[in-house]
Amino acid sequence: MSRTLVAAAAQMGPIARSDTRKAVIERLIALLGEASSRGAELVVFPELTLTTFFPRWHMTDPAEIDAFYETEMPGPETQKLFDAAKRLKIGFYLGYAELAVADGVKHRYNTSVLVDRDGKIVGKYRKIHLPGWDTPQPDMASQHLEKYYFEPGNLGFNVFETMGTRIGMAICNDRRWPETYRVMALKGSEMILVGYNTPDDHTGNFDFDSLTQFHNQLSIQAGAYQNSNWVIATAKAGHEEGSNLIGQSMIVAPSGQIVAMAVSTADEVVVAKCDLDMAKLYRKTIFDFARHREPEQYRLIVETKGPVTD
Ligand code: ING
Repeated sequence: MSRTLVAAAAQMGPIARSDTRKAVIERLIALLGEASSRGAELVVFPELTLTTFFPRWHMTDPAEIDAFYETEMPGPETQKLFDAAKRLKIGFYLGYAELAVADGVKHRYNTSVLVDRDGKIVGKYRKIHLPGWDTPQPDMASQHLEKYYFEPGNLGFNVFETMGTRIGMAICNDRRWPETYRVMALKGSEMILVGYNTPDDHTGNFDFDSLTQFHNQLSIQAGAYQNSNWVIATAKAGHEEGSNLIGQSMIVAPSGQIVAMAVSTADEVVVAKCDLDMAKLYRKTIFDFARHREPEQYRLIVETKGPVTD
């Protein structure tokens, strides 16, 4: 009998700058309820899912900036989400902007937490790959200033034992970098959760930007297949404050197959029963690190000085 976990990607449509945390959390709880009614045990929400994607603007007023961050998790408003999930016995991944104070110094991270089915935070991750720029770029319709608003994550990529499996977390741009999946797979993950906010005009170069959806699928499917992991990837989507964010929230199997994908750019839940032993199958055949990537092969891969001629 295979081990299974019913997972859901709970895609969020646009969040306006004027939307209150209260209104957003009501939407998140509604998505949680729909996922539960369809048998979900784990729900993945998007990156920065409590507010609009504010790194698209250059703000300088500290109070205006701080309003987009959470100083505690759960806090007074997010506690309602935790309570609803605990009542429904559903675990979840939540992306948000974290304002942390260490030794009296403020640190700002693009963060996600993994909450188990009893409402307990069992894992935290802070985004490592921060795309875009740290200063406004001339002639860009939307800015992308995550390097201005966040520090690179200082927790690394970790894997958390929960819900009968081993789960890793990543955030948005991380999903484009092979090491994201590889590090967690080497630490034994069977499932990787990733929320994203992906505008379709990131570079302003049409030849590149017109491939945004293709690159989204390519990154996630390759990461899943080459590392024998299930990947649950969830978008904040839609036309949000003048920016078009792609949808395509999806659940990808260790085979690389997309088993479920959102068809809208609004609030939408997609669900799949994930066979966790499928990850083990790929790990024990094609991608058996121990058998196929002996230290000698690693040495040859990383140390060989080319070109090598016989
Ligand atoms: N957003 C985007 C992402 O990596 C981006 C940035 C968009 C990069 C399009 C490349 C192409 O999906 C975040 N928040 O990382």
